[in-house]
This record gives sequence, C-alpha cells and structure tokens, in this order.
Amino acid sequence: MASFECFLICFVLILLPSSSSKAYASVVEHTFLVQNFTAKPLCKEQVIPTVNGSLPGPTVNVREGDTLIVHVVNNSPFNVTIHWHGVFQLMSAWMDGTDMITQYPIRPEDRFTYKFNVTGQEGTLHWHAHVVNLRATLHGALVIRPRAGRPYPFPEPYEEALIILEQWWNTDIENLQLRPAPLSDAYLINGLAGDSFDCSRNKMFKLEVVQGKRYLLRIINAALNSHLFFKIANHSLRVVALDAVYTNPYVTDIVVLTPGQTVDALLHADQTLGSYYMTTQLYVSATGQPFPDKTLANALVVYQGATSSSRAMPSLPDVTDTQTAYRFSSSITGLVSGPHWRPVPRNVDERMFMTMGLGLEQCPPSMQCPGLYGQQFAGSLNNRSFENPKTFPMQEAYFYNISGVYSDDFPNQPPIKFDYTNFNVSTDYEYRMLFPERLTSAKILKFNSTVEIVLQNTAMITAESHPMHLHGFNFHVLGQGFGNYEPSRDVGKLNLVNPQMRNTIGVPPGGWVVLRFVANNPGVWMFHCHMDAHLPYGIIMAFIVQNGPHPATSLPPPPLDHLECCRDAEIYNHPTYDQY
Ligand SMILES: *[C@@H]1O[C@H](CO)[C@@H](O)[C@H](O)[C@H]1NC(C)=O
Ligand SMILES: *[C@@H]1O[C@H](CO)[C@@H](O)[C@H](O)[C@H]1NC(C)=O
Ligand SMILES: *[C@@H]1O[C@H](CO)[C@@H](O)[C@H](O)[C@H]1NC(C)=O
Ligand SMILES: *[C@@H]1O[C@H](CO)[C@@H](O)[C@H](O)[C@H]1NC(C)=O
Ligand SMILES: *[C@@H]1O[C@H](CO)[C@@H](O)[C@H](O)[C@H]1NC(C)=O
Ligand SMILES: *[C@@H]1O[C@H](CO)[C@@H](O)[C@H](O)[C@H]1NC(C)=O
Ligand SMILES: *[C@@H]1O[C@H](CO)[C@@H](O)[C@H](O)[C@H]1NC(C)=O
Ligand SMILES: *[C@@H]1O[C@H](CO)[C@@H](O)[C@H](O)[C@H]1NC(C)=O
Ligand SMILES: *[C@@H]1O[C@H](CO)[C@@H](O)[C@H](O)[C@H]1NC(C)=O
Ligand SMILES: [Cu+2]
Repeated sequence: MASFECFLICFVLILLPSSSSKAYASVVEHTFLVQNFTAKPLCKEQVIPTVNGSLPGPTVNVREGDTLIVHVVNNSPFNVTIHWHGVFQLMSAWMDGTDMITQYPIRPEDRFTYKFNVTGQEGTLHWHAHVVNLRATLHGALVIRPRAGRPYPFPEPYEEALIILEQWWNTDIENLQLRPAPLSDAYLINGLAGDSFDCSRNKMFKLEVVQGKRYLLRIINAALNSHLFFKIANHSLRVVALDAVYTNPYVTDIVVLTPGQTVDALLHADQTLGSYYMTTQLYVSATGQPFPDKTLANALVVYQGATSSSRAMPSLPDVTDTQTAYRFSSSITGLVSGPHWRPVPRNVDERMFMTMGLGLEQCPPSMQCPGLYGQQFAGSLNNRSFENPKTFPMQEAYFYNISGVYSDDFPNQPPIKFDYTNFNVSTDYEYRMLFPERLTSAKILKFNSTVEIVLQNTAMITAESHPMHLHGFNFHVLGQGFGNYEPSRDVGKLNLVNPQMRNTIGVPPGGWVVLRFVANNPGVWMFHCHMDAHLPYGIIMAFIVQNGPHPATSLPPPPLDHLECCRDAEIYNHPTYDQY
C-alpha cells in the first residue's frame, strides 16, 4: 500500500517538471519523395527535380521544441542532401545535410532519415538541397512557430502567408555548373512568374486580404544566385524577424534579401479597396556585371470587395541601388526583450580577419574560359579556395581520426595586407592573391569559445556582396561599412547592445562586416557564400568545433543510415546509436 502510494507520487513528481519544461513538444514526421516533375512556369516545359512534384516544395510546420523527422527517398537521377538552413542542429551535426561535409550524398534509389530537434529559435527558415545547383528547384519553407500558448512578440496577425522568391532557368540543372553560371530566365513568387511574362499572364500568386487586418508575410529568398528587393505598392511593411530571430519593429517600404535570407514582416491592409502589385526585383551589387533582361516578377495583394481591375504598381529602385540595399540591411536591430535573445558575448577568444572575394584559377586545357587573362573564375577566403572532400565526409574524417581528408590550418588572416578594396592587379604582391590555393581547409575551435570574424570584401576582379552563411549557429552582426575595415575608426561604432542576429549576411560590396558567435555546438560547420554559383569558386571554409567536457556536449557517433555506403569498412565497426 505504502509503496503503491509512493509509486504514484514519485511518478507525478518525476514527470511534472520535465513535461512542463518541454510543454507540448511533439514529433513532426514527413516523407520527401525527390522525383522528376515537368514544370512550365514560362512557355517551355522543363523536367526538374522536386520534392513531391511541387515547386516550391512542401512547407514544414513545427513548433519550437518539436522533434522533426523527415524521410528523404531519392527517386531522382541526382545525388541529393537536404540542408535545414538556419536550424542550430544542437548536438545533431550529422543532420545538417551538407554533401561530403556532414554526410555522403543520398544516391539515386537510396534514402536517408533526418531527425533533429528544433529548439531555441522561432520564425521562418527553409530547407534546400545542398549539392551544387539542385537547390534551384529543391527547396521549401520551414516555419517554426512558438510553443502552444506562447504569443508572438508582436500583434497577432489575422493570417500568415508564405512568399517564396525563386530563380528560374529554361535549361537543365546540369547546365548551371558553368563558370560563370548562365543568366536566369525569370524570377518566381511561390512558383509563378506572374503577368510580366507572356506565358504566365494568368499564373500569378494572389494574396487576398480583408481591409483593416494584419498579415504576417514570411518572405524567403530561395533564388540560387540573386539578391532580391521586395516591395508592395502603396503599403509599408513592419519587419519583425530576420532569419528566424525577432527584431525591433522596423517600418520600411522595401525589403532586401540575399540568397538564403528570410524576412518576417507584418502587412497592414490599411489602403483603399483595390489590387496592389507585390513585386520582387533583382539587386546586383557588383558593377559591370551582366544581368538578365527580366529583372522582376509580380504577384498581387487583392482586397476583398475590390471592384476596380486597375493595379497599383510600386516604384522600384534601380537594379544596382546599393544604398537602398545597405540602408535596409544595416538599420534593423535585435529584440533584446524577445524570446530566445542572446546577449553579445563580450570576451573574444578567437579573432579572425577574412578577406573574401573573387579570384582566378587555371583554365582547364581544352576549355575556353571567360575570366581575366583567359582564366577560370574562382574565389577565396584568406587566399584559400575550398575543395569539397572526395573520399570521406569531413565530419566523419574528424570523428574517426582519418587523416588526409582536410587540413586544419585555416589562417586567422590573409597572407598579406593590401588595399583590399582598391585592387590593382598591376602591383605584383596583390597579383599574388589572385590565384588562391585549392584546399579542404578548416579551423579548429575550442568548445564554447567566442569567435569574432571581420569579413573584408576585396575588389579583386570585382567588389561584390557575397552572402556568407554559417551553419549550426546564428551570429551577431556588430557592424558593417564600406571600404577597408579600420579598427581604430570602426571598433567604437560596433553595436554590442542590440545588434541583429542572423545566419546569412550580405557583406557590402567593397566593404566589411563584423560578426560574433559562440562555438557551443560540436561538429563540422560550413561557412560559405550562399550564391550557389560561387560554391565551385570555393568561397567556403569549415569550422570544427571540438567537444565540450561532458558526453552531453560531445559530438555523438553518426546514425546508422549515415554509413550506408561503407558498412564493410573496418573503421565503421563501432556501436551505433539512436539518440536522434
Ligand atoms: C510526399 O509524397 C509521399 C508519397 O506520395 C507521401 O507519402 C508524403 O506524405 C508526401 N509528403 C509531403 C510532405 O507531402
Ligand atoms: C528525370 O529527369 C532527368 C533529367 O531530365 C532524366 O535524365 C531522367 O531519366 C529522369 N528520370 C526519370 C525516372 O524519369
Ligand atoms: C554520388 O556520390 C557518390 C559518392 O557518395 C559518388 O561516388 C558518385 O559519383 C556520385 N554520383 C553522381 C551522379 O554524382
Ligand atoms: C530531442 O528532444 C527529445 C525530447 O525532448 C530528447 O529526448 C532528445 O534527447 C533530444 N535530442 C537531442 C539530440 O537533443
Ligand atoms: C498609390 O500610390 C501612388 C503614389 O503615391 C498614388 O498616386 C496612387 O493613387 C495610390 N494608389 C492607390 C490605389 O491608393
Ligand atoms: C580520435 O582521436 C582522439 C584524440 O586522439 C581520441 O580521443 C578518439 O578516441 C579517437 N577516435 C576514434 C574513433 O578513434
Ligand atoms: C597601380 O600600380 C601601379 C604600379 O605600382 C601604379 O603605377 C599605379 O599608379 C597604380 N594604380 C592605381 C589606380 O593605384
Ligand atoms: C596564395 O596562394 C597561392 C597558391 O598556393 C600562392 O602561390 C600565393 O603565394 C598565395 N599568396 C600569398 C600572398 O601568399
Ligand atoms: C560556456 O560558457 C558560458 C559563458 O562563459 C558558461 O556560462 C557556460 O557554463 C559554458 N558552458 C559549458 C557547457 O561549458
Ligand atoms: Cu559569393
């Protein structure tokens, strides 16, 4: 009798604290069938790889704290991985979905299960393939809402709408591998090109609104290579989150997103009944760069009860309007009082200064290369051009101590100092930075160390905004500007109080940004330019975050299906593990 009573009481005592701290967390499970699909957003049919035959792919909805399980079945002719862009993957680095960094690609006819927790972040993210170019059509939204019962830190919207911006080519995916990549044929909004193209006049995304209501727009730039402006005629937007981090409300009539970035913004339907275009337009940060003829795509905001068929047009900035892009990117601040805010760490353990920009490499024999001096375009960070590993995924090589896969000496500064943003190839020592070294290059970080990175864009070949994306972490954006970073002038201006936090930052063309993050997540994490055209250029490096003091702060062994291709090899004789 006594023991029965104790059993009941103990049971309740043990369960209550953990179930209330994990309030309402649940398991969300999906199957992604990667398969061919014939799409025709313009006049020409094109066979594209998709998830479940839709462009964009299915939306994944979770609440903060949920466990997400996605079974990816590859029925396409391509090697595929799926990356959960911006998800921290805390203690689940094997689930980051980076081809030959955290896993072997999922081969045609093969399958792989992603399983991880989504904790400590809320807002809009997206998933996409992480094998060169496939992300053009293999992408979709990942929406993380607050736990049940917890409000947004802004007025509850009447409805929510996804706005996925995409880039389209009338050509096979394989042809996008050229350097430089071919110009695209259209931009799409939620898979539709809209009425500025002959064959899609009646295929336009329409958002129906009720006058007086507020709508939360979750805007994702899923374009492969293009920075994009986004604007709605006669309406302002109130930005409330960037890259799934809440911000102080920022009222603007225009939004700018680099590839990979997201913006959550409230739209107040406060205008007269009518139809208003919402338009996305290309932003080109580099001077003298060719760009496509068609630089915009239209969608519509339609008020319920509107009778007139006229449509108000937004006035758009120039395609090269860097000042407008910079004003948006540099004006928003973090919501210090909001959920999941993390203060800026004050003591820096690792200081890095990274030059970032274009370069050249030897034109392969038998090829005609369009780059300077007839060479092929490349790119680099601190004179290193990343080479994707061919034999073992980096994280596996790290975990099993397999040598010869990567070098762990990525430098904290470039080999030489020069006038970074005033490049003069006729000067010999600057010319020496033009042909970077091809290497699989990583930097080791001690667990829990604070890293500060000054990213310095160079003017080699051309100054250009490269959107740098860090896997596994959000970083604080302490400051940014044009020209060369000058500590004596710029340190005092850094925002250590309420900077924005993001996972992707466009470095101003011919300028710099200062980032800080805490390396509290063991594993191998890519840091790279999120323009897919620049992945083969090699504007990539990797951080290897070492284990912390406890098993709970150490990289667990890989899950079993990770090893599909190599189970026989002796090094894989180890107990596997099912914590995910
Ligand atoms: C994708 O298609 C498969 C097979 O029809 C189906 O079982 C699955 O539920 C679909 N997934 C999503 C996310 O719609
Ligand atoms: C899918 O499309 C690709 C490229 O067009 C083609 O090579 C392949 O044969 C197609 N696969 C199937 C199963 O239809
Ligand atoms: C797919 O990846 C494997 C390595 O896991 C590689 O051997 C193979 O060549 C790749 N196939 C294609 C079509 O790229
Ligand atoms: C994910 O959450 C579940 C349930 O809360 C927990 O049991 C598990 O340990 C978590 N996994 C990781 C990798 O944190
Ligand atoms: C939209 O704004 C323009 C420019 O300010 C103005 O001329 C026009 O009348 C407005 N349209 C509507 C429907 O409010
Ligand atoms: C790899 O090397 C480290 C340090 O020498 C050691 O602690 C670890 O056990 C090794 N791992 C394997 C799988 O051999
Ligand atoms: C480039 O370098 C050459 C050689 O040092 C020098 O003569 C020239 O003035 C420099 N040009 C610029 C624009 O700095
Ligand atoms: C950059 O790397 C290349 C290739 O390894 C090397 O030749 C060159 O000297 C390096 N540049 C500098 C300034 O060290
Ligand atoms: C990481 O560092 C923070 C701040 O210095 C400290 O509070 C925390 O305990 C550390 N975490 C671990 C797991 O060592
Ligand atoms: Cu780039």
